[in-house]
Amino acid sequence: MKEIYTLPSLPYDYGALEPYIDALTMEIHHTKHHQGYVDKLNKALSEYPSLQDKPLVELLAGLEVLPTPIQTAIRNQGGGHYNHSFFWKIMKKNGGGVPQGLVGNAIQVEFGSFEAFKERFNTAAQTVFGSGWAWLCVNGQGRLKIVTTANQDSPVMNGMAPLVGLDVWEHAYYLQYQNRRPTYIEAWWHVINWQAVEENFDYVQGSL
Ligand code: MN3
Repeated sequence: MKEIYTLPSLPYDYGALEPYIDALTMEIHHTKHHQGYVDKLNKALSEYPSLQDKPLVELLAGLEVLPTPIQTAIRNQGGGHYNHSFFWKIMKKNGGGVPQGLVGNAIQVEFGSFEAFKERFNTAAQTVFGSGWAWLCVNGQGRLKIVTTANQDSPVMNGMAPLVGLDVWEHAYYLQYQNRRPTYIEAWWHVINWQAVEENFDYVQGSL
């Protein structure tokens, strides 16, 4: 089968995010879960050569115009590949802290303070029922919004550009935190890569 999409390498090693996210979770998440989305996405696209060269974000933003037999696969597997590729990049070793620069300023303007933003984001992430994601996005009007998505749905399916995304599927934390999702969320703030978030924001601003 043609490798249309491939698993991206992580920009750090599996143990880099310890003690906040353990190496085994990172390795399984990357080599099993993310690889699975890539493989199934490639399989879904294998009989649709005309879709193979389209940017993934374009497929996700226009699910309703895709051939019916592969809509669900592109949504779930394509969404999974897109979301995880995004997720790895907004984390780093020795991350955390308070966002500076334009994105830090935009967060203050929209939410009042970084602490108020964090509290609202945490509540959103904690209350995702079942599997899904919490996001900080820029919406079509250029405003910052906290949203959640179910399963592997992505904000790009709704015309929003993600700046921050947090995977709250159990596979993202269960080995280390079991059922304690709030503890995982609190730990995760120590590995967020605000520089990458700032780059996402710059990119979105440039394309508005
Ligand atoms: Mn995941």
